[in-house]
Amino acid sequence: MHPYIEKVFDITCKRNHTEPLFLQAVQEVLESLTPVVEEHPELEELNVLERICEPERQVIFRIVWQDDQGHIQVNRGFRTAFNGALGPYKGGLRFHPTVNNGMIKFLAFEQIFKNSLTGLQIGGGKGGADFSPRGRSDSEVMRFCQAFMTELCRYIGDRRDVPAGDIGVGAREIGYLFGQYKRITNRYELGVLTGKSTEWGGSLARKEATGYGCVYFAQEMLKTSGEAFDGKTCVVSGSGNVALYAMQKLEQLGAKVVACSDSDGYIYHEKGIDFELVRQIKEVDRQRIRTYLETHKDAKYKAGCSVWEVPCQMAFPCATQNEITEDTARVLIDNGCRLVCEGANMPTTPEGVHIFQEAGVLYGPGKAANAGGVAVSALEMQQNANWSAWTFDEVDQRLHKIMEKIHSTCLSHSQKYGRDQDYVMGANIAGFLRVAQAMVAHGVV
Ligand code: NDP
Ligand code: 2IT
Repeated sequence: MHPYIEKVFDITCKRNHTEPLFLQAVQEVLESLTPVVEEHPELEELNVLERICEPERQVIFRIVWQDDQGHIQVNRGFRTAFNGALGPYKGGLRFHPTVNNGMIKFLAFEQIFKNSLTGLQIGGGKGGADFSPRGRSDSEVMRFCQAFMTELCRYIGDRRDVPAGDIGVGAREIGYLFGQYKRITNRYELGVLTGKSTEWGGSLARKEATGYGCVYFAQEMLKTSGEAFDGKTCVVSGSGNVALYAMQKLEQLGAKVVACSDSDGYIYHEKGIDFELVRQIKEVDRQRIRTYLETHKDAKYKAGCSVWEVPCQMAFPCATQNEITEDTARVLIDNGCRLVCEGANMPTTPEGVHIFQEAGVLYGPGKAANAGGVAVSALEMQQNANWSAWTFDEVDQRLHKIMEKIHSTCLSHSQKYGRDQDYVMGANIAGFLRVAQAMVAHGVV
C-alpha cells in the first residue's frame, strides 16, 4: 500500500471502528488505487482520498408506526448521502432486520464507484431501515412506508437525492413511499424515486435491469475467452428481484440454472429451474422457495444449507453481502466453477475474492456487474424529466450497451495499470477516476 493510502485507511478505521462492513468496502477500493496515487500526486495534495471516504451527510431517524394489533412499533431509519460530485445522490433503500448505519454506509460507498462506472450523472447514496417486511400485512407495510417517508421527505428530491429499491423494497414499497411524498409535498415529482410501477412513471425494464445487466456482464467476460453460455450449469443465490431476472436472462441465453435459494434454504432441480414458477412464488405470492416442490416433485429442497454446495460452472451470487467466504470459494472451484458474476453487493469476502483470482476464475465484482439496475434507474429519471416513456426494447438495448461499456472500461483500466483482467482493480480505478476528477474540478468543498 502507498503511504498516503495507508494513512487514509488508518484515519478511516479510527473514525469508523464499529463498522466492519464499511471498512471492508473501503479497504477493497483503496487497495486498488496505489498506481493512481503514484500517477496523480495532486490527489494527495488535495486530500481527495480522505474526502471520498467521509460521507457528505448522514441522517438517522426514528420511525413510529402502528401494527395490525394496534401495538406501537419503533424502527430506525437511515440515509447516507455519500458523494454528490457526479449528480444527485442515487441508491436504493434496504428494509431488513440486520440494517445498521455501517451497512448503509458500505452500500452507499460502493454506490459512488458503481454509479460513476455507468457513465451517467449520478452521485452515491443509500438508505434503509431495520424493519422486516417478512410476515407483515400489506397495510402494515404501507403504514411503515408512510412513517418512513414522513421523515425521509426532508432530505430527498429529484435534483437532490433519489432513492430506489434494494433488499425488501420493490415496486409495492416504492408506490407507498411515493404516495406519502406526494401527500406531504403537494408535488407530483416523478423523478424523486425510481423503480416505480410502469403504470405511473416507472421505466420498462427497470425491474429486470439488475439481473439482465449482470448476465450481460458475464457474457462479456465469457467472450474474452471465446466462450458462450451454451448449456453451462449455473447456480444463483437468492430468489428476489435480482436473482429472478438473472435466472430469466441466463435461460434465454442458453445456460441452465439448476439451483436458487432464499434465506431458509435452497432448491435444486436437475433438469433446470422453472423460472415462471419461482417468479410466481416469490414476486407474486411472496411465499417461501420450498413451495416449489409442491409443483415439481422431482426437485429437491435443502433447509438451512448454502446453495454454493451445488456443483456449477458459473455462480451468480444475488442475495446478500459476504455470502461467499474463503471456504465457499474453495468448494466452488473444486466443483468446477470457472466464472463468478456478482448481482449482489459485496457478496464475496476479501479472502474469497483472493481465492477466485488466484485460481484464474473469471470474477466480476458487484460494483461493475450489478450496475445495470442503477443505470436503468438513471434512465428512468431521464424519462421522468421529460414526461416520456421508452419501449422495453429501447431500454434493454441501452442497458446492454452500458454493460458492454462498463466491461470494456474495467478491462482497459486493469490492462493500463498492469493487472490484465483484474476486474476488481479495473472497476475501482475507473469508477474512482471519474469521481475524483469531478471533485477536483469543484474545488475545496
Ligand atoms: P430482494 O429483497 O428482492 O431479494 C433478496 C433475496 O436474497 C431473497 O431471496 C432473500 O431471501 C435473500 N436474502 C436476503 N438477505 C439474506 C440473508 N441475510 N441471508 C440469506 N439470504 C438473504 O432483494 P434484491 O434482489 O433487490 O437484492 C439482492 C442483492 O442485490 C442485494 O445485495 C442488493 O443490494 C443487490 N442489488 C440490488 C439491486 C436492485 O436493483 N434491486 C441493484 C444492485 C444490487 P428471503 O426472501 O428469505 O429474505
Ligand atoms: O445497489 C443498487 O445499485 C441498487 N439497489 C439500485 C439503486 C438504484 O438507485 O436503482
